[in-house]
Amino acid sequence: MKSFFAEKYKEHERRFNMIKKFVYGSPIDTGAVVMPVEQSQDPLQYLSEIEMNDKMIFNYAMENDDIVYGLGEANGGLNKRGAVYRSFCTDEPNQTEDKASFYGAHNFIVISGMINVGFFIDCASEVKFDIGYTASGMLNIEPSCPDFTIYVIEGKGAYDIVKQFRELIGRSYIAPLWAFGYQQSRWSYMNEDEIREVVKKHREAGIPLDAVYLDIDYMEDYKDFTVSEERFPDFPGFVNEMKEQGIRLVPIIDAGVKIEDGYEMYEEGRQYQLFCKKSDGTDFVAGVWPGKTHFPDFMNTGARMWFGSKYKSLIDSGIEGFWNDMNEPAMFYTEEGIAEAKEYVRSFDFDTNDPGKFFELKDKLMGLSNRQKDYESFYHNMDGRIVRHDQVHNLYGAYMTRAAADAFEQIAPDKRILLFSRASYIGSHRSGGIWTGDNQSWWSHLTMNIKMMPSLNMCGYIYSGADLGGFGCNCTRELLMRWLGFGIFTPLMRNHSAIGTRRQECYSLGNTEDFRSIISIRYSLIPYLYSEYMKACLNNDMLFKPLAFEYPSDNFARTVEDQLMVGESIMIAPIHEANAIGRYVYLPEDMLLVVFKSSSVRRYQIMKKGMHYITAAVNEVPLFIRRNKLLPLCRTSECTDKMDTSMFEIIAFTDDNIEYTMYEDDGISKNYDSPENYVSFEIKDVDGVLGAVSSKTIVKLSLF
Ligand code: MIG
Repeated sequence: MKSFFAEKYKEHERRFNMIKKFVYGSPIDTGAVVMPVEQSQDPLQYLSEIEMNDKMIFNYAMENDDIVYGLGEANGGLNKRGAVYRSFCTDEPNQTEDKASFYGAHNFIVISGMINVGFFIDCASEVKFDIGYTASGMLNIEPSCPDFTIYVIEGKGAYDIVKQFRELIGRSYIAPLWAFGYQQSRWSYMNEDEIREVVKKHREAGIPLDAVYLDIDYMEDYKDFTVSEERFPDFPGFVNEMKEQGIRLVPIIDAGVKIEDGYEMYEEGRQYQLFCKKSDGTDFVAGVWPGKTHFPDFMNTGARMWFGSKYKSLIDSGIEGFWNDMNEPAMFYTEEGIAEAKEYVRSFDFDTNDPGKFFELKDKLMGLSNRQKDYESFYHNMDGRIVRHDQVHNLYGAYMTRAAADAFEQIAPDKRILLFSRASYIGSHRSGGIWTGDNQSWWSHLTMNIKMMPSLNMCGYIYSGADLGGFGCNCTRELLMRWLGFGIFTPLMRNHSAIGTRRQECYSLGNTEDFRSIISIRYSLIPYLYSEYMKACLNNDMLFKPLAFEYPSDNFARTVEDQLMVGESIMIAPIHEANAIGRYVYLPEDMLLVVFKSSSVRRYQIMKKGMHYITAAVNEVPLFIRRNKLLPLCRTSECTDKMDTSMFEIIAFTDDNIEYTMYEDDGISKNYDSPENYVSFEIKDVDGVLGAVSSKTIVKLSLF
């Protein structure tokens, strides 16, 4: 035993010696890193540095077949080569292929090939990554300011480097079990009755459901921490009524605070100097949903404590989860921006006959939102240090998430509260999850969702997911079905859509039977998914892995981007094309194909390593079980409160004794380390016949 620990310790030591820290200028502590690492005295290896106008540019010469992983919530595929990424939290609802910035800023990349090395650029402001765009073999990293820290991580391979990085940044946020249920959202549920209707229609159709979201319309005039009395006359009573049906309500919280005399948040924030300020000392004003708003100074400890404490009234009403929105922060307009635009309009002369002038004008008007100039015009008081916003832009949303998470520790220390944010910076993965913001009902965004999940996991975001069915544009029945066919594997499984788009609740898109079947599969998978999710969080591991992380020496597996390993037992190959009857799948080893038509109706086929075409109708979900691994399934239920984990059906593809350790707890308290949380399933050769032994009852054993 003693030597076992000694070995472990040596292993740990060895690994941490492989993380080196290089400090440039005097960086702001972003809070991303929790593991102490001494500043390295060695020269910076791997990267060549050039200083230009007070800025540093780092170059790395890539080999032809190097893969570059990482960047979390970013455009493109799993391999980030061939594009420029600008790490700058941006409200980008139009996520076309050319967009360089999304809502999160996750500056961690891993280069994987003959040499394996990871870089984390810990920098509170913008960082640009040119990954083989300007020159195909050249990786180029450009922080926008002279103050930042670079961590260089060496390891046996990409997976090993990711795990070291995750230890460096600390344990990921852990969501409650109910947040693994199916969740329905739409921007435009106006009142109690509309929500009752949503729940009723799911229950009537037998479509499982655990939560309904409250978008901005639950508030009174978009004022944070208010609830419209007109539309929710007895809010605590309504929250309770829903809970009795196994439904949690999840309200949205926006970053901006409405300017309105007499409104508590406004009055207090102004009185105690808790808002971001302009250089003349007045509170900065931007136009967002409530009209004119102030932005809480989340970079200030007092402001964070103040804002965080406000969640209490909703928690006291019975609320158990929140989503934080608009915290890049998103700005529609400022007075200064409008004034400049007006000037353009005024001076535009129709008679000049210069179309160029027209396009200038158009750009001016189109560029009113989220202007760089506005981000450069207000300041934070970081506990005494005054910092211009653009210098810490990427931390704003992360610190809003932190404000909420820290407050929850005070308000409900023993309970897990669901929390996820739109904007994020590495470090906020310890406070909450993220959703990936405003995607569209496009097939390409389903593809992007699939490819992004492992990248998010690399950066610590395990409780995450995209708006299933797509937020903007009109969704079709087929797209929603296929998207759910992938969404049943993502921890956050939420159907969300924008006001004005085609209704996208399952019951709004024709016959409900198929939706009921597909979502019921999720509910029988929850014990496995939750178990693998918890193990990923507790061990700084990933839930979604690229094939290459499990089969590093398989050259073909290295290039596969739309198949993922989900936990230790399964591989998925979602269908993400319109009008498809199936797809090609690459199997890096022999596997068992299971095609689910519903949680209990399935077909099986043992398949050999190699390329295959598999068929799966729109209402079917294929998955693959790895050799000598097992998949436990429970009976499906209408919500997680009614989940029954006393009996399991086990599917396994085995020719040997195998074991699976399932993590299971009460799903709501924080007693993660109890040995009782681990239940093991064993399949053993008993007198030449494979049988099962377990501390849990197994109803049925399907061995292949
Ligand atoms: O400007 O609250 O990403 O999920 O439905 C849009 C309304 C504001 C953006 C979020 C979206 C949410 C919407 N919000």
